[in-house]
Amino acid sequence: MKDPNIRISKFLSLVLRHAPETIAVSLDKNGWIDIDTLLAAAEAHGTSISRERLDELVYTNDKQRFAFSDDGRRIRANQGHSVDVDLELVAVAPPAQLFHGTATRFLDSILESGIQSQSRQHVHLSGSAALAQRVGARHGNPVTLIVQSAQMHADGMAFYLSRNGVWLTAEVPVEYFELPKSDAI
Ligand code: HQG
Repeated sequence: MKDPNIRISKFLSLVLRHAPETIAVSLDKNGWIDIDTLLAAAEAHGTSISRERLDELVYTNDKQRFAFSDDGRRIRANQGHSVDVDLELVAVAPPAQLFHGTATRFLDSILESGIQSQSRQHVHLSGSAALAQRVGARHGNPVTLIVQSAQMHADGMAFYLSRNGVWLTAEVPVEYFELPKSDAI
């Protein structure tokens, strides 16, 4: 991997979303870790990150994956966790429709059991079909499902908007999504 920022972003995603034990640290119940503790543990486990590079990465990250606490002493991932943390998300009303990008190879299973969060804490939904298509392409031949989010919300299901603009919900039952008409599968 050529770009060191991408390598470090992936490293931070691993530690701050999925496996802090990789570098023998833990996150607090809200997903935060002290920045000095994080950088010292990263260094001790072979990944040296200067404070300047961390600042640059947090502020310029393409998806704003990470955030500093208000006092500037701690850092956490904005979403995408598989470890059990409470991001203190506030439920908000979603737009009429949202989009979920997936791969065609998952469709049979999704049509059977709905869109599930799998290893993560929430199902991730995008505000635009184009963005969802890019998320789906990470897994293979992409297909974008249209989610009737306002209807779900009216039926009592909670939605959250992460600090970096990803819509989150617990699951999308089969009756609330459809394939785009143009998608020949
Ligand atoms: C699929 C990236 C079979 C689901 C993105 C997805 C996103 C099912 C995959 C964030 C299923 C899980 C999350 C079912 C869902 N049967 N497969 N019933 N229900 N699936 O990576 O949404 O770059 O955990 O469609 O931008 O792809 O990491 O979720 O294909 O925001 O910051 O199971 O990750 O952000 O895959 O991506 P993932 P995702 P970052």
